[in-house]
Amino acid sequence: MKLMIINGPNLNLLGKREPEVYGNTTFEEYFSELQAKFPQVQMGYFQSNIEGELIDKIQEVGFEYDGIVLNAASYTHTSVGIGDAVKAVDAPVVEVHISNTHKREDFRHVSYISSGAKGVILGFGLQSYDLAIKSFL
Ligand code: CA2
Repeated sequence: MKLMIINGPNLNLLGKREPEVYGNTTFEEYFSELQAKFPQVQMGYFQSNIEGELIDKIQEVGFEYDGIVLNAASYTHTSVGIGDAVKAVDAPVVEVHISNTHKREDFRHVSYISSGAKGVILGFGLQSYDLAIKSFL
């Protein structure tokens, strides 16, 4: 089983800024934990702050991997392009969010990803990613 985790803008700051919202673990630390927890999964990780790079990565892995775990971060609420890429590829995409976006500002209640996603997991902190990976097993 080959899964790719794709994180969008500012998620490189996890564990370094706003710990009250996003916790104090960096994604690199958490990714090592995930690899240890799911040794049967060949897992990749990609982060970018650039919309086009996220689309390129979805296209690159979307015809080869068994699934994508995608946190498009703020692009979730704005990007028709990422939403279209999710719909265009063969690999099922599980949309994840660390925070419960429905408890936050109204603009975060809209997702351009959800309509193309296999499912959506949000509000469980970093555990949202664990749950998304489990959904593929
Ligand atoms: O809850 C999530 O996972 C979000 O996708 C995170 C995005 C936000 O725009 C979405 O509405 C919900 C923001 C990611 C920013 O990450 C930071 C991490 C540490 C410090 C500052 C930002």
